[in-house]
Amino acid sequence: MRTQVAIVGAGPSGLLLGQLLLKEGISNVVLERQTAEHVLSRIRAGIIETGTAELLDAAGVGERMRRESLLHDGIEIAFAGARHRVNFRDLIGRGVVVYGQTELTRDLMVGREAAGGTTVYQAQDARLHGMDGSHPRVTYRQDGIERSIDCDFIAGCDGFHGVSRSSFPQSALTCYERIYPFGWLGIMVHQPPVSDELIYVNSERGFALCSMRSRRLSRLYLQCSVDDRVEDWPDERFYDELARRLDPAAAARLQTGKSIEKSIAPLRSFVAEPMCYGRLFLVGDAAHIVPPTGAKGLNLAASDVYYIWQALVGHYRGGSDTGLKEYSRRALARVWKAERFSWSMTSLLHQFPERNGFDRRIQEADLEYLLSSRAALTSLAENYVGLPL
Ligand code: RFL
Ligand code: PHB
Repeated sequence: MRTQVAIVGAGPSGLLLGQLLLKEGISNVVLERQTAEHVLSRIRAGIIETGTAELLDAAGVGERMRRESLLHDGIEIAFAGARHRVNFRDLIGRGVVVYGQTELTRDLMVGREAAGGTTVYQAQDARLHGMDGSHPRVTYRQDGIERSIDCDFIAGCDGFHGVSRSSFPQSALTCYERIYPFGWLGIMVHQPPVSDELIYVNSERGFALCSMRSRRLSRLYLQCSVDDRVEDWPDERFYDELARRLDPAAAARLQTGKSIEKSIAPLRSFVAEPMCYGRLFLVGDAAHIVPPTGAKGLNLAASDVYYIWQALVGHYRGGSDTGLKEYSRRALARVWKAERFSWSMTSLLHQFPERNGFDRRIQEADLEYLLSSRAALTSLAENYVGLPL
């Protein structure tokens, strides 16, 4: 098989890039290790920046999102028994879109099928060859048969555990990492949200987050120990602990119901530099991970897609390789700002087991300053709603 761009991974990065390239008449094949059902069973992001939403529109898959999503003009931060609203609309004139990654991925899959794009699911043992030359190739196995794709470029959109980043020669990559000493335990439940907007909670018992997917579907998170297992947290224990971390008014509105999904995610910050090697370009979680506290992972994946899409259009339509040469530098400039913001939100809102009394007082002072300063709130709003591309 021959195509212009081989895309490894059918998560949001791979599918969005594939769709934008198809719109420009640039051929591509998406290779995915899992089945489509498995990809859709992973519950992840819920907050979409306006820039990401506009990119979905540009890809021609934004219609259902525009119809079914919720628009939020702010968030609430709960601290010391009180809730404080951060009014994004008032501070910077923009808000965010609440729409689940699962639904967005489904829209991208439907769009790709309608556009006649080729996606190979259950592609086993993908291997990348010849990225440092002008004829890269991806090999994989399907139904026990070895297959090969010749291409001009490879987009590594295969997430943190994918094959693309590990295909770089070790000496060509520098990795920066921070592992946090806690995880997030999340549940999905068919119950109305506790509040109209998301509540981020700093409590002495640990962080909590009341999020949502719609007016009838809640997504709730608790900071938990890295050693905890899902089995340790029956629904009753989850709700009991969440109620203790919330302020009394929010706790009174918490409706309990049988969870339909429960999972634990470790928290990590990670960046691999540079994001390209020859004709291989890393996109999204393949190159960087943020802790979910700033709601940035999916949105960073989308901004990488924007830069590489523009670069490939420049190459095929404009005859210029400047965008390709500049891709890593441009993407990383935005990545590090989102890394900084996600790290600072995580530091501000969680309990760190190793911190002492001094550190805790500094965290309280940080929160009190944030909530009393329009300048500090504007900075939070700018970063949360999304920095410019
Ligand atoms: P993905 O989604 O991991 O997709 C990668 C795909 O590549 C496939 N793959 C392979 N395919 C072929 N061959 C191989 N060798 C392969 N190896 C892997 C995988 O099966 C998979 O289908 O990466 P992508 O596309 O870069 O997308 C990134 C986002 O998924 C991620 O950043 C977000 O989910 C992060 N995130 C959030 N981001 C936000 O912007 N807003 C949020 O509110 C938000 N909340 C979250 C989150 C992530 C969370 N978890 C579980 C880590 C909340 C949570 C709890
Ligand atoms: C979610 O709804 O899953 C969600 C929302 C905001 C975050 C993280 C996760 O910061």
